[in-house]
Amino acid sequence: DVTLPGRVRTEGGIHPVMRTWMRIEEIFRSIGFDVADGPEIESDWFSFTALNNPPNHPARSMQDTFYVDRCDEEGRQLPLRPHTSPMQVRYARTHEAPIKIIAPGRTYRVDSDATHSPMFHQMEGLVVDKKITLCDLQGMLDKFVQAIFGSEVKTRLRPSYFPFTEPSVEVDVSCFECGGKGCPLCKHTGWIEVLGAGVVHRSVLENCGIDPEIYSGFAFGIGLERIAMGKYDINDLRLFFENDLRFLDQF
Ligand code: 2NL
Repeated sequence: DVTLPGRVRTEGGIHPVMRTWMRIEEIFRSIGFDVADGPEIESDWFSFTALNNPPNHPARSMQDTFYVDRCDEEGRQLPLRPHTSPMQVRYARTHEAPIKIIAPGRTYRVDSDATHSPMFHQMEGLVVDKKITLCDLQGMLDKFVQAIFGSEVKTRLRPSYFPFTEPSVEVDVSCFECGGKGCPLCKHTGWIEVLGAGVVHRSVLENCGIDPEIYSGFAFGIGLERIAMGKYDINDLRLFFENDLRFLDQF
């Protein structure tokens, strides 16, 4: 019957977390960053020890980190990487400084609610050269947030703590929805937290095979779901992983 409506063939689309990943990777590639890769099942050393986590730190516990049944040489179970830092440590140990890389990928932590998923995505960055300072980090961050959120946004650094950086900072951007006046997206503060960063701790540089007397560096970690939630105004992280076509169709 030539008068029947045709059969609709729906097209697949790119997942919002993947779109965010591709956009951010493109920004960093355009300013000369290399992209590191590495395993999701990691060793205890690359996941924690190299990053200055003390032996009995709670992050290593089974309440915070997933372990698989496979064991390392000492008979310890292997963790699923809780951050993308191990890829950067692996890269740094096999490449000469200067280093300028990003490390995007899946990460795993024992956590599950509207803002935490047991599997999520991070993109970390590492820059090592002679005379790198917190100022270099701040200048690069300004350019980066303007590239993704618009040329009018501003950044703000707040003091924080991570075992692998000293000093450590949390980075806010002025709200790209209301311009900083206050709205539901920024919970009426005018600012939105987008990433954590800092100057690489000298012990971490040593574990990366880099002489801290000659080189210094900065590092940062971006939660890709968090960025996608802000950019696409999504209020529940679980929507990303339910594969409901009514949600996915909108991208
Ligand atoms: C956050 C914080 C951060 C890093 C990640 C890093 C990696 C190496 C050495 C030193 Cl190899 N640091 N990564 C540093 C500061 C913060 O992430 O809140 N991410 C979502």
